[in-house]
Amino acid sequence: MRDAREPRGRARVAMLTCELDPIRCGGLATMVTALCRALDPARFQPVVVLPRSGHAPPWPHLERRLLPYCAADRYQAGGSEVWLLSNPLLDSEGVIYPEPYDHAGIKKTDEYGERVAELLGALDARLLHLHDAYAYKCLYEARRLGLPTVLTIHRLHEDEPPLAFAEMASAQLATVVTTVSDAYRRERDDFFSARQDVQVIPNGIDLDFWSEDALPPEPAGRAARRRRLLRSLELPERPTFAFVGRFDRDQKGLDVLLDALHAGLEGAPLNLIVAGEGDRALAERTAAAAAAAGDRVRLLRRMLPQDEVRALLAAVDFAVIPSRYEPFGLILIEALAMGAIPVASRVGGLRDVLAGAQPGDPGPGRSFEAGDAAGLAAAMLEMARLALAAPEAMDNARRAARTRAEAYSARRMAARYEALYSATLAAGASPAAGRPAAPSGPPAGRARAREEGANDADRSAT
Ligand code: NHF
Repeated sequence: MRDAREPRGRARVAMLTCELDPIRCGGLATMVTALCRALDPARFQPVVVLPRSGHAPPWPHLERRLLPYCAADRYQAGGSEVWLLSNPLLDSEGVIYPEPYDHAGIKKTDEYGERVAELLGALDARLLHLHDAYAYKCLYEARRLGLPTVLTIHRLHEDEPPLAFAEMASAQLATVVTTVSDAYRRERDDFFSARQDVQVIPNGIDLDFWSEDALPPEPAGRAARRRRLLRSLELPERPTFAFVGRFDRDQKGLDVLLDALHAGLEGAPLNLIVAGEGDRALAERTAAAAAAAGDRVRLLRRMLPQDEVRALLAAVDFAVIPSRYEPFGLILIEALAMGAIPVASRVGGLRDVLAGAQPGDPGPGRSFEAGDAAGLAAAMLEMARLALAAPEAMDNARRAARTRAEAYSARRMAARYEALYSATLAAGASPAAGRPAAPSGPPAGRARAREEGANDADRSAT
């Protein structure tokens, strides 16, 4: 519902992110893309600004501006306006997050935020929405211009100290801080308790895309899709689990799954498909496990595009999500929506989504303690046996799964951000902190942006 104090007209909201489909590394791209598409176009115009990162996306090109230190190309991507920034640091050959983070990564991050600061006048945004702290360097300028800012923490990066510092600074400077699950806010109270007013807005997905109905009609039903998949991978007819995600050492828990294969799953009546890419040692360990397990484990060593993830989740029986920590975990609602029953660790957003609506309700699927390979093996074995013994129970679980996913629609997520944007716009930038006094003249970059026909950012601040 519209806030009575909301400024009239469509508010331009700058989405500051390193990822937007098809410039993607993971869930951040999915979330930002879904949010931009689901915002009410009569009220909010998403204006996404991100480093080009070596991509040449397929959108119609509208204009190129040459700013003092970068080129800014403006595109129309469906209902979103997208600005891609490029210079040697921002256009790093298809690499979104250069390694090592404490050198190349933070250089790109700093460069991005500084160039965004320079572009603020031209963007004519009424509000900035930072997705993680990558654009943190623009926050001081935003404050000086009186632009309110929303910072959404999708994941904290204490493993990357320069970015962890940026997150701490951003949490102080942003007008509003949000994160993506209640459990994550509680788990990371060490960070979030610095602000008394952190809000939780769970992620959502496009449930029309993530739907069995969106797939080519299959008269013989889900079983036929599964048979086709197993034939193509030369796997036997057995209950089948899929892991889809980044191969990393600290978050996604692929190593826990590999340990589980030796912790009670030897000879178990199940198949496992592992799809993803990342850490080379983990990928090699997975390849070795696949070779050793012969007819039970397959490795698809690439990041699958969304339509392939959807097809996979619509064909397998179960999705394994063994994360050690997970602020939200979009793959869980994607799996639920596509009828892949989850076996997931009890952390972060996974815990929140799987928690029953009623006390004592175990929710659809099974959960286990994060990092507990034996617990994961036991849960997988139990589910595989259930699939063999009681296929009708699987049908019921799939229905419950879809119902659970429907609570996480992109539209519902967007409605909550819309309410937050409206309230933030109405309240103005950081009233508690006060605004720094405006300097007597505009800095050089901003003056230049004005000369190039940009709107006056000060005017758009209210
Ligand atoms: O789903 C989008 C994603 C989350 O848990 C995920 C993560 C990064 O780690 O909010 O951001």
